[in-house]
Amino acid sequence: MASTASDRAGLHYLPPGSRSVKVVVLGAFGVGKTTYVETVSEIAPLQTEEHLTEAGQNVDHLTVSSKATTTVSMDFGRRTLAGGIVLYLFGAPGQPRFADTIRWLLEGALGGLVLVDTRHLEQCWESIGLLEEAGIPYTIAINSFAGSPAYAKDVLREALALPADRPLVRLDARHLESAKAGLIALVTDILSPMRSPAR
Ligand SMILES: Nc1nc2c(ncn2[C@@H]2O[C@H](COP(=O)(O)OP(=O)(O)OP(=O)(O)O)[C@@H](O)[C@H]2O)c(=O)[nH]1
Ligand SMILES: [Mg+2]
Repeated sequence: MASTASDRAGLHYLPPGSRSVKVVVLGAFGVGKTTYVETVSEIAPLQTEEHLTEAGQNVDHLTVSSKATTTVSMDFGRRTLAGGIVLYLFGAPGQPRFADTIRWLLEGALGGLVLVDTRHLEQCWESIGLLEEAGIPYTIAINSFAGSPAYAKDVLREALALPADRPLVRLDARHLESAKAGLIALVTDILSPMRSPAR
């Protein structure tokens, strides 16, 4: 039987009748999650930013230069893909005290995009751990910052102990054309015919 447009777009891998996909953008403090959701969203994103102050220094990271605010709940945006799939994008908070909020955000998500700054590779493990705990497939996106070491992909994979079937891309969260690479890799993986429906 000839494949339909929805088959070619991979829609038959979604729950019957569904054309929407919830994805979560995760990563450590200040790695560019809010910037990413704002860049790729086709609607004005919902943001929950609060000012970083010295009063929070016992519970929050305060140390990203040029950063005066931090996400205290989530970001929300939407992006429609070719084929009619609508991505609902949730940006996670990055402060370690919000792990339970992230677990809640992950409920019902079909995929996670983990932003990584190569200056602080180890800081992404908490996000990966939460995704693995929830059984949600993820894609790693190296976000480029001035002064970030430009490691080769195989070096990054080894350093992150990344399973061979997990996609890894490079992008700049501030620029749409570059940022889209993350969504494309994530959605291609989620909708892959090789992926078991049980995952
Ligand atoms: N050079 C560079 N700067 C970026 C990039 N993405 C974000 N930034 C900057 O990095 C800072 C952090 O951005 P946010 O998007 O607030 O980071 P976040 O991950 O949402 O931060 P939290 O929610 O506090 O964890 C901002 O000043 C951005 O302008 C990028 O791809 N490259
Ligand atoms: Mg944020």
